[in-house]
Amino acid sequence: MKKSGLFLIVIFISSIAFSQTKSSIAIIPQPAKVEEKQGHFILPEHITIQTIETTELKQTLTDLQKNLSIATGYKVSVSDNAPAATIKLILNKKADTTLGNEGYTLSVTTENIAIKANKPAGIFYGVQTLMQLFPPEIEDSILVKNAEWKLPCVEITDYPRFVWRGLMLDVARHFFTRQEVMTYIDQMSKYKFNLLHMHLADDEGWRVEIKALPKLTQVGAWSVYRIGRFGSFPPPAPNEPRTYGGFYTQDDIKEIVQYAKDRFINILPEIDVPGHSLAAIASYPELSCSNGVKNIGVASGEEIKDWDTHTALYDDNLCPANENVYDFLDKVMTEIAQLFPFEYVHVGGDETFKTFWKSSDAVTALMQKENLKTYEEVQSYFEKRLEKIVESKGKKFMGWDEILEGGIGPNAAVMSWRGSQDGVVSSSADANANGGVVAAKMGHYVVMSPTEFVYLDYMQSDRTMEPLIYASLRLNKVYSFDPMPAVLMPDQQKFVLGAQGNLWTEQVYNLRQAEYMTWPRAFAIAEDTWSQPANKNWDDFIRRVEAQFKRYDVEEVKYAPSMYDPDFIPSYTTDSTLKIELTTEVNGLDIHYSFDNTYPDKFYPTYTQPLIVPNYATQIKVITYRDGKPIGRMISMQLDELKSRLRK
Ligand code: TNX
Repeated sequence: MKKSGLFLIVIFISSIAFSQTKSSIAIIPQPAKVEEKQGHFILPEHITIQTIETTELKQTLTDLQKNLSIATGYKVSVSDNAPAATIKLILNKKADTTLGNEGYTLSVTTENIAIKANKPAGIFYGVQTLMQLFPPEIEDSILVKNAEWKLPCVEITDYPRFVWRGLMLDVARHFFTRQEVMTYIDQMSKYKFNLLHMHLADDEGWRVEIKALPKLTQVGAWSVYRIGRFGSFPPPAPNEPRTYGGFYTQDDIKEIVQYAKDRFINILPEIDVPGHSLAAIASYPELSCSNGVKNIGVASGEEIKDWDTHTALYDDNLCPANENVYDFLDKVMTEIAQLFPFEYVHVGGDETFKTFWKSSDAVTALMQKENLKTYEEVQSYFEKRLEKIVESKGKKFMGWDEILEGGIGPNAAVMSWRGSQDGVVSSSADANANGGVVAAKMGHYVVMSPTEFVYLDYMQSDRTMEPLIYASLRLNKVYSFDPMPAVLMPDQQKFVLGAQGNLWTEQVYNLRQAEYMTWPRAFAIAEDTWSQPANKNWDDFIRRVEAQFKRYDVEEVKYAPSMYDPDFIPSYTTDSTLKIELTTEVNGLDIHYSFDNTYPDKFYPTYTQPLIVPNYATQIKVITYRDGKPIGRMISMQLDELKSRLRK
């Protein structure tokens, strides 16, 4: 081959590589198939959207009209005249089988935009993808002057991997208003999540109005205001005002449910029983076996359990041996079933420390009568009765994986939070291995939400940089999550509905922090649950995360920049000198550091290999840069802190 031919091939190949790495298309979750084409579509000043005759898409149309007009200042109208429309939304007359119920195709040509789907949900998801093709300024809430509203031409075919793509928001530990929940729903819906699990009752609050049981919200929704480190507060004095908290009226719930439905999101309600029930017991002390031991009231972040010994310091369990408890649950479930149209009701079941059951004569009598050998079997007895109640209201029963422990009803579904996703199951009775794997093997439907991959309450960066909580979970670990355990056989895999991230809010005091904890890790969960595994790529994901950050900057949604913070890996050399290895989860960053207590910048040394700590240094400060610009946060790490980690 002549040299010039080789030269042309090199240019051709490198231009393909260039166009791939520099693509302006940055969609999360990554679609099943994206074909970038030549040319651009320029948004005309008068945009027409083809009408789509279904009430399910009314809100989608309204939002699309609004989103295309505010920042652009353009006129957007809805038209019957399909050929002339700028944006065509088309429900397929004959179903396209690859697309299923939630898939879509999106075609952007120089002439127009077309989204096609079998079902309204697919059109909605196509619209979400379309919005991500626009420059970030489209998200602005005011007119943006001098912007160029152009999109790359592209052909996209897209559909989800799993039907259950969820996030859980714990509104019990800290209350989030109806409006805040709606804001959270808005954010989720852009990334094709279709389920919001609301954790509505816990020791710290009962958050949903039950008309037949008014004390649940008159008493159960209110605690004493405490700010600081949850779990470490002193118990409130008897006369301290209980004014902190709140609840959703039934009208609020109806509004939230409808708001979510308009964005193709189901709401899964959770009433966590028989443990985690202090708010209910504070309202109706007779529901516990010990009549509310000293009735301490709704928890306000004081210590109520000893986690080392699994002992309850106060009784937060409903009494399984008390018939009034089942009447209570019947009343609760009657109203919950009416309020929430979703097919499942989640009944909790986690962390039921049996301390007070063990000293209860009523429970002992129940065990004799029902021939129950263990306290796990007592919980199982309770769960099976509750399952019947839930089913009598026309709903399916779901609980945390503890419900497996003493035997499980035939139709119960499991939300698995404990154990390893690698599916190492030492025995089928070992729910701790992975409740999800065990349950799917037994033929129960499961949703995967393992702590090690999707616990959004965990810290995202070094523990010195985040509000202190039980454990850490970095973005790259979330991104490495596969909801389908490798150990499951094909006929067992069908029981895995999907996965969800859980945002527990012990240390999350407000919506800004809820956003910070959620994003970008929920971008990864969106991709873990929606995208095909073969389409996942960490470096490309980071490129797309950064594109979303730009949108969030415009929208003023908070997100964590923790992915730019390095990890510190301390060790000792053979002569007992402290050595520090620094790693970053994002590739291509420079780490600059100092040991002299001054703030490093790019003129300071760049990290290239593990650092031997100078003799009398007391701290290391580090900051990451990219392309000569600071990108990470300034971290001051005390060397004593690193040494103490080595002692542990
Ligand atoms: C365990 S996950 C809990 C929650 C806590 C969470 C903190 C589960 C079913 N129970 O009550 O908030 O850990 O990470």
